[in-house]
Amino acid sequence: MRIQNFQVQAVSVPLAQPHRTASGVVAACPLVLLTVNTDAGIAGHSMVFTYTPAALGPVAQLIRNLQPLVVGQALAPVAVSDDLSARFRLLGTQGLVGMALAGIDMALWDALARAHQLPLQALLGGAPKALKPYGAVGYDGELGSAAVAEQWAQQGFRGVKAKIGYPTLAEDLAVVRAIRSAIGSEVALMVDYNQSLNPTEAHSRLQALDGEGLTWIEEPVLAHQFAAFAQLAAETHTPLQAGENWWGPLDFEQAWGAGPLELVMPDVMKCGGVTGWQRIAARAQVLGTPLSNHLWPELSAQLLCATPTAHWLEYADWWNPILKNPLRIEQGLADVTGVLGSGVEFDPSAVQRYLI
Ligand code: SMN
Ligand code: MG
Repeated sequence: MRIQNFQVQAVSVPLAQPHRTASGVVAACPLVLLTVNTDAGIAGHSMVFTYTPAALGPVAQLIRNLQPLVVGQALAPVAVSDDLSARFRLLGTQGLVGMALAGIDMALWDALARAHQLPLQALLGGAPKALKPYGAVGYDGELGSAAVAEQWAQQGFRGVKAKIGYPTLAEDLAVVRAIRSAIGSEVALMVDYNQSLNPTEAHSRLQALDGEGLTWIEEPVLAHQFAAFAQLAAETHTPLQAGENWWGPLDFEQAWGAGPLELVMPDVMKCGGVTGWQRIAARAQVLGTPLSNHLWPELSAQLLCATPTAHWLEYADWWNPILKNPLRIEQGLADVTGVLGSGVEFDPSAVQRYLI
């Protein structure tokens, strides 16, 4: 089976509610949609999230420009990924290039699983698992955050993650406590600083949050401040979480090298697609590091079923409007059954509606 051509579309999917973080607001999701067709009539699909509309056209064009490099190649995602990475040694495989390469990788794995008529987790040798999704709470102050967290808990979600990093520690604490009193003690509460603190400020805030029974504290400092992160992790009783901004297995390796990581959460796009994820998951297994995902709930649920140290599933319904079969949640658990490939397939009429 050989790669025949690409179909690339760019959409902007508005969010029902803008998602605020300490480092910016997401009001709409700019997505590049990729379909890779093979000469056997099997197609694979993937999405690339460019965060800002300014990167949407460039990433779509980059993926189109990569088409001649892979057309005619065998449907062998690992071989294609390694070949493409080698071709970009001089430019580098981070940033927009990394996103484009990961989009291709995700689509090829989807096509391969579909060709074998399998869900991706089965192709990777995994098996369905009871994955616990958690819901997102934006940077919405005490009342707003508590109200959203309560809604997730009422829907049966067993965890919520709130954006913090308010101007003062007192506000962070007030938000955490308001959420805790809204969700009770049984629902897990995580918090996410989105890289908004310097190491000194992070030290004092994390010490103050340590008694709040948090399941994790995410990205307190810049994602690539590996040494500061390791030191904070050693000082803080609450586990620290990171990974969504690490570009591929080598960034994870450097983070692991700076100090034992308590938790990791790769983003399947930034970490190098399914191929990158598999390499990180293998390392997490060796080191015993619990691994959660960042976004991509459909694809990540499949991958977590093949990840030995699978931990929480980050749930987000932001891209549901363009998906044929968004991830289903039943009684607080993700339903990974009945899926073909990675589970990503586009609803053509919705795509037309949001086309850029
Ligand atoms: C996040 C996700 C998507 C956009 C902005 C921020 C985030 C998370 O850090 O952990 O979900
Ligand atoms: Mg985060």
